Amino acid sequence: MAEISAQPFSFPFRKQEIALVVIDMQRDFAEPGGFGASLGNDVGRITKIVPEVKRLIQGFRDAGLPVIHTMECHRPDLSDLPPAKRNRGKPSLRIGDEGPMGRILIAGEPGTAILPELAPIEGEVVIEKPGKGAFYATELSDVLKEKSIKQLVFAGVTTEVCVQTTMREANDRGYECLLCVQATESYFPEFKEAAFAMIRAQGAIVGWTADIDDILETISHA
Ligand code: TIU
Repeated sequence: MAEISAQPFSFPFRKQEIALVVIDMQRDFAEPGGFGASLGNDVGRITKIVPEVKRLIQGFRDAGLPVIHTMECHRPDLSDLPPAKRNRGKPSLRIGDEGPMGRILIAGEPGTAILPELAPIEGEVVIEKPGKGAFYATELSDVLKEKSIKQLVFAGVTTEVCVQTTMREANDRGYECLLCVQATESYFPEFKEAAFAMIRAQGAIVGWTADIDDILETISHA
């Protein structure tokens, strides 16, 4: 059986059952004037990983393996935005407010779009999600069942928020989860490292982590 060199031990690769899930590579998290910046974060950290995320996506496309994209966003009438999420903290702009790239984290607004370099191509599924996890209140489970997917490789942002939440949701649903180290980023370097450590501790309690070149090497032979 093919394997991907990973931590804490090799990931058992099954080409008929694997997909890449790219979490929330949206302008709102990566560009000034968006949601991430409104929370006081250095969004420049996010743009640095774009070439690696692009390389990983291209590897999956070249191998004929599915790529799924997610977007954190809400309906224009905010009916899927609980006050507990909207009113958290003291951001300079709240979700739904008008910002320089349109309304913050609202479906269809320019700032909510996926970064153009990483845009989905025809045939790729895009999941719009109102939560941090991609399974909550979305069709993701149905999409994965329909494609007989049982293994998920994760990329995207932020490592310890939407990526880790989704990995934990997926792990509990029985998916084998592998996080690509170079294709994820956090606004807090120490949180990224802590997330990697938490995920792979205790014999891969949440999942595996692997380097991008090891993932691309294995899938290129798929
Ligand atoms: N996509 C995602 O991670 N949403 C966040 O709000 N992340 C933060 O780190 N704030």
